[in-house]
Amino acid sequence: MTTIDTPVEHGESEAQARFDELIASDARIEPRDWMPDAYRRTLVRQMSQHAHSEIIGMQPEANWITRAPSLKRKAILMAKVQDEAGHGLYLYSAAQTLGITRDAMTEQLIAGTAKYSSIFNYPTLSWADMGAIGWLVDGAAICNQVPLCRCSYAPYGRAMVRICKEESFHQRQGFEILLTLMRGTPEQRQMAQDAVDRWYWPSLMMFGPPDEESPNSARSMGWKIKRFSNDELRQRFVGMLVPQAEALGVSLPDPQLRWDGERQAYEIGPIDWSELHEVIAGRGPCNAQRMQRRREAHEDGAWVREAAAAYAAKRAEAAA
Ligand code: BYC
Repeated sequence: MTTIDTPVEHGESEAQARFDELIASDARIEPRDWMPDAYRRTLVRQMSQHAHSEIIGMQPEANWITRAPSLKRKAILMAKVQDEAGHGLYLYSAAQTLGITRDAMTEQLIAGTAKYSSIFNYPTLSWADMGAIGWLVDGAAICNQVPLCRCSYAPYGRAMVRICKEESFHQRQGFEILLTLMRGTPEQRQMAQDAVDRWYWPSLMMFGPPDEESPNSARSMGWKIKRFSNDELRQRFVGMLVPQAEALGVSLPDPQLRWDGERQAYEIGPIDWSELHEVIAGRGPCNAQRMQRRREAHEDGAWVREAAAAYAAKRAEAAA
């Protein structure tokens, strides 16, 4: 293993050797175990970004709860959005085991200094977008997150097991929405295809920049936080989508997509990476709106936090 940090000043410490041994043997790192600062920082970065993504990710779908086409669809969508809040909470809790508080992570999000997934900065224009988000966005999330169940940091891996089970249910409900639309009128079929056209490329960008421009990948893979590179997962995702698109009867908006028999993989057309950079830099179609909504929700919730803190203080006083 070449990518593990070594303490510069003190040479190879016993703790570092033990850590390296745990990683090499595919064992798990628990919060009580010694870990290099850079490993801890990388996990706080990725896990807090992941938690923020779940919380911001509630917004594009919540936008459709009041407009879902039936009571059943409304109940399913509400349950899905609640699941996402739950995922955010598991992830914030898991990140807290690394020594950062949830308040600090929230402050970073509110201040606009924390990242969250680029995908949630796109608008949801029609009901079919709920199908496309479930099929493509949750599909991409599953591809990315199933390997995270084996992440070397145990609390992250454990949180991911439960999250992935729920994500696979989310993906199926998205697929089913699109299938229903594709079996409907020509207008409904058009609506489904339009949603797939708009969400396809941004969902491929969820996996992050190409490997040669991914500064964190090699080290995270050395530490077994990430098990596969961004491009490997993107490739796997497209391979999964193609037969599903055929089953749905939708086309994927990539005229250059073709099976490469030699590589035994799909060749993907060029991705417009400038779009990902723009969205990550805060200049996507809905970045400002998402952040404004999150700040308002935080301010509106101040009384709940104050009440909970007052109640906890009262109970602590009573118990003393
Ligand atoms: N968007 O070196 P790289 C969900 C940043 S929510 C924004 O490849 P890394 C759902 C990256 O952070 C699913 N930023 O980084 C919820 C880094 O910046 P910093 C969310 C991105 O970490 C509701 C820089 O670019 N999933 O499922 O090795 C409804 C260089 O990138 C993006 C997760 O968060 C992006 N797309 O790999 C429905 C999964 N891509 O931090 C569904 C956990 C890259 O150095 N996260 N950046 O300033 C990961 O697996 C990894 O963090 C990534 C990036 C693959 C995303």
